Amino acid sequence: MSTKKPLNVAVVGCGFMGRTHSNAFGKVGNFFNLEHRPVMKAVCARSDASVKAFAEQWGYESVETDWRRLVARKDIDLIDIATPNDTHAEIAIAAAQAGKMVMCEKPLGRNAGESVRMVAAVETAKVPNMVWYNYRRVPAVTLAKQILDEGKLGKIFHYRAKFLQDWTISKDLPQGGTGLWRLDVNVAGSGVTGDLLAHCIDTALWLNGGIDKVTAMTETFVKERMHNLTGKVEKVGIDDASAFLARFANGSLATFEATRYARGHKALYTLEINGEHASIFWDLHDLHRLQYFDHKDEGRVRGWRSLHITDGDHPYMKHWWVPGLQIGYEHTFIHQVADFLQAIEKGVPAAPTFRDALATDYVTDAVLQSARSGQWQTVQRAS
Ligand code: SOE
Repeated sequence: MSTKKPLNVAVVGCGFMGRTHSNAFGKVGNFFNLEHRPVMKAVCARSDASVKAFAEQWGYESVETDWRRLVARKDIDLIDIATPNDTHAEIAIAAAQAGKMVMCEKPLGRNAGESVRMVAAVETAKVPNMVWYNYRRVPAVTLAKQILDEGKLGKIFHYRAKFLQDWTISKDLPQGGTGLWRLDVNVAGSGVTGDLLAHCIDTALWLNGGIDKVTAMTETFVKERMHNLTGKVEKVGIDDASAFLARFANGSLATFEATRYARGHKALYTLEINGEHASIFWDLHDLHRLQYFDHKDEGRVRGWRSLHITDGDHPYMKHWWVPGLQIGYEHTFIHQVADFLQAIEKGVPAAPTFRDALATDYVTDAVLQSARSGQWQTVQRAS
């Protein structure tokens, strides 16, 4: 008999993100000693056949095909949104108004305007809320945050981030519909700026503080694609590539780049920070390592250290196997649920909150605006 408090979870969406979130809710209780145990109460998606198959596969107790019915259910504590971006605001606002806790896949809204309304809804309802910027919870990235907060790098001069993919190069790839909604601007809001740079920006704001201003360029390499929903060739409205320069409030200079046209790269997210005393570098393809250079080391043995982040004193790692054995991508989502549940237990916000994610949307909006105007753009602050 479990003494844990049940927390009834409902996930909306059963695509790629529905799977990562469901996996996290299902496994977190096995590895983290928490007061609550998530109960996989319901999953919701428009197609009856796929939602039933998903519920069977992942062990959900019930299904819904209309998220409004789900939000109205009294037996649901937490609504988790894993749907395409154009539905985030409507579902999150209704869930908050119904008094549910809300977790939402990134980016929060399609633009800051939508996100402002989402922040207002969760703050008015005073419901716990969080956005799935999962890369913060790669143990090596969390360690980078600890090292920075301890001041080991000293004054920060440079922040450099890239997120490179190559899956949309073919001009024959259609836009829209299941799996390809990320290419449809009406659904996604933007292209790589909101999808990939948003990850880089969230991590950067967390590690290095606020961004004051940006100057950007974007490009849409394939201008027209067949639309899966209309069957017609339509203009492509998303940015295929996006790069910007930024000035942080702490005086450091930054470069950010994201593209889906870097042949050979599938999900190469890298970040590097250079400070007065030390530098750090991290690469998603080698996610369990943190590269660290400390100028205070004795000259003869000074060099880049490749830290293997698998020991019990590394962030999150005592919950997993034994030192030396690695974890991976899916664990970042499990960590996120663990941190959310621990925050509920302590009655504190779980970061990134909706308001934290709004800060990222203000940067992505400024990037897109600067790319249109060709001018430096001041970034609005979320708090
Ligand atoms: C796009 O291909 C994508 O799946 C993003 O939507 C995710 O947020 C990113 O983590 C991996 O790439």
